[in-house]
Amino acid sequence: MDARYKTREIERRSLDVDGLKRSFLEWLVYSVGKDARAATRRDWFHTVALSVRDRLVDRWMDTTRRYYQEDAKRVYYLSLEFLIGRLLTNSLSNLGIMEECRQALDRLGLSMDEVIDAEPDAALGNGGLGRLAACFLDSMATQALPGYGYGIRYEFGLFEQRFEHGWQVEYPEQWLQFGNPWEFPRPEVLYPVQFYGRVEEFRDSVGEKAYRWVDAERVLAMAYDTPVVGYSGETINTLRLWSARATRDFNFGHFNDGAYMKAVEQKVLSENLSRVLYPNDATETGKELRFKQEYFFTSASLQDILRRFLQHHNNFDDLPSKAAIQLNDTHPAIGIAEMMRLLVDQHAVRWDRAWDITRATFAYTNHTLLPEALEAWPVRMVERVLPRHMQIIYEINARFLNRSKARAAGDNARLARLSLIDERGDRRVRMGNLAFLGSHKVNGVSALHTDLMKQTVFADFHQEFPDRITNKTNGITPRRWLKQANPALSELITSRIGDGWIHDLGQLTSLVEKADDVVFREEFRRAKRKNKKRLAAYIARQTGVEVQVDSIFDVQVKRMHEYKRQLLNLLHAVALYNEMRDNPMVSWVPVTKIFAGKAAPSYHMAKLIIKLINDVAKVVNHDPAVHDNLKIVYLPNYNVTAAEIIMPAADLSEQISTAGLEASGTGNMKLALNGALTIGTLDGANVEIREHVGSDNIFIFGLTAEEVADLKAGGGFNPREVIASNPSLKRALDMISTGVFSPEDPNRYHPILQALTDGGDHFLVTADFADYCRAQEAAMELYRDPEEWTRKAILNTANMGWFSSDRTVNEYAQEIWEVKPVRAVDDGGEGFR
Ligand code: GL4
Repeated sequence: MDARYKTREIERRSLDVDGLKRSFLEWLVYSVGKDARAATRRDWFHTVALSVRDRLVDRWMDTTRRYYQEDAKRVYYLSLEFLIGRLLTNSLSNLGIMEECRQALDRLGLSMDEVIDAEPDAALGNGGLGRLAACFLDSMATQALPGYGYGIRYEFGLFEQRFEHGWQVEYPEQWLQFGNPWEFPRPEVLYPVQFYGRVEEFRDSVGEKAYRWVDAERVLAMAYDTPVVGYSGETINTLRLWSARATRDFNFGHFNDGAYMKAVEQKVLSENLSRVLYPNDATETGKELRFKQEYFFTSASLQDILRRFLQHHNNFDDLPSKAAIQLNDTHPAIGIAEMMRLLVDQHAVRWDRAWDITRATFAYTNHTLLPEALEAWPVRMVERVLPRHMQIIYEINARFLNRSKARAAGDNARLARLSLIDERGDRRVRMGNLAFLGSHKVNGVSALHTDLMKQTVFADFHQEFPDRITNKTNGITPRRWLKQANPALSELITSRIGDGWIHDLGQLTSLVEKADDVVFREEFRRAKRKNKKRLAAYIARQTGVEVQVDSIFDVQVKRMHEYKRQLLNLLHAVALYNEMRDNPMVSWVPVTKIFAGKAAPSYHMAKLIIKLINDVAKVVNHDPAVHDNLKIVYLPNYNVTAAEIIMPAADLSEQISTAGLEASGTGNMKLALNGALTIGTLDGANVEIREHVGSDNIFIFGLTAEEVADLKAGGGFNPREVIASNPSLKRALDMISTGVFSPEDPNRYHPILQALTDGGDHFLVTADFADYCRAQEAAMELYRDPEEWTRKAILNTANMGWFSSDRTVNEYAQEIWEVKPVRAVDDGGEGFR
């Protein structure tokens, strides 16, 4: 080997400070094309990212080779969203070279924090569903599970949120503007995906009826691969995202006609498929382009999965023992019909066999019960866009309903509910039913949510297939959400119990006894205070509001949605504001209410609530009568990067959804793990958080899911009566409705008041208000006793180990996917730590 090449090879892998420094300088000059004097922060970020990437490529290829050589069963996580956030700290931390990198930059006179801050936040998701997919990728790699993520490489991620006069305004999010150092374009990994056209019937070689899809439009899906570094760097998996490319051929016809501009227009139109993430969380848009995005990435992924499988196999019998395909919600559910099409039409597998293979390969996760989020595509659109799939769906349905008819014994209403087609009004394909029927396992994301699935949306299917529904309570990765986001607390924990918790979070239970150790409590408080200072500085930078570090940091960060009840929190703030003004002599516990979260651009009510929070904040924050004891801030543009600053600094975690409506929540887990006490309803995973942290260490209030259901069924709930009987609620609402917070437009908030009164208060804000205020008072009272508060905070951290996504992913691996870890053979200690 050429000697110079060899030195470079070693340099590329070297993990010490000198090696890193040399490699930074080389990358800066020869790849970024700048010298150190001219380099911007962004240049340095690219330089460092590319150098770090060098250090993981060998391990990445080893991992892929290992899976290939062992013909291991792989898991394919199909998700329209991967909310990954920044990757530099994540890669450095998982490779174990954070300190070395910091020092190498230091020797170049650079600040690591500034380099880290130059990385854009990859926001290829809306909220919890997308972030869960990212946590699962981290956990699969850490567990050495052969897991692949498949999704779309959106050119524009979730919009950037700014406030203009307190109103949310959306700006395009251009994360790829300056290039993405983490991805590897794979121009040779290209699959055709078809749309429109028609289906032709013909006789196959043995005279059987067969179908082909003709006259369709074609788009190409091109792969971009991003390495997913597991903790310790032993396993490096792949996230493969598809980008739409126009085919080359269809343009030439237009050129010959002289219609050059038209040809280029066509190219732009096809490539729009991967242009932008739809910004709706838990609501469907019903837009054709969205449906096409779903099919686009699903079809490309399945073609890729079958191609990989066929490298080792020549028939499909073993597909279920070599591939597990997980549908992240119904977004990729068209994959059931696509798999049938690929097997039956392209590979001549008999229908029954194809169906068995498909069902044994697929599994489906449901993430919400909200009716507005259950996908149901108009039959007329599906048959136009994907004519062959519509036929296949009819065929699946006919066979299923035939089988069920015997059992339904003339119960036509039941058959109508089981049908893949909703026949009421304009006919629609129920994607949830398709996903359920085409999967061997269907899971909910918390114990309560899974129970409710069995009782509500999938009650009939559950009767029909009683072993299919299973629970897999969500989790979060402790690498990003404790080790990286909260170095102060991480170091404290490691100093007492070692660092085994990073990959085995259950070890945190050793901290339980430390809750009674006064020195440990002091240090725990110090870590929290440090994080609160960091957040206070961030708040000042972002909003100009100065907050007291010693106040309760009362945090509600999540998508803006009526069912999440940011309004309940705000009404409490107004009531507290009134009390503080009424009783200036009382020594109030200072409170800082911190909100953050985006609203879907078309969700007017949610945007109006944002404006209301900002309007109330303006009045409260400038009122000298409250002596700075109450501050309200709304942080703009909540994203993963902001969450990493907020989670570690919270004292109180607001998880106050109307019971029965939040499937799980995962922010609740991040906050409790970082030592915040939860104030919450018995909803989603809050129920299990209470079981783990203990009911003395959490503030539970409000109606239970069962009580909510009874109240709604009884029909006797009258919000006006509730308001009339609660003076503090009435006063808060009157202030809002008379324009105290919006003197320039006193009627601005009438839609909100309307929804809470004549509208019937669908989300039971008024019904839960009194008990919520009681729980808030209990929290404030406890905060007066720092020792007792800290003791409970420690018990939260200590008991949250079960909520690691490592545990969740292992449950999926064992009970749904039946995949096993594929570990690297011992490399004699040459590899990463
Ligand atoms: C969600 C749920 O709303 C949320 O409770 C859950 O934690 C998350 C991950 O399972 O999935 N469903 C949809 S849709 N968006 C979500 O965030």
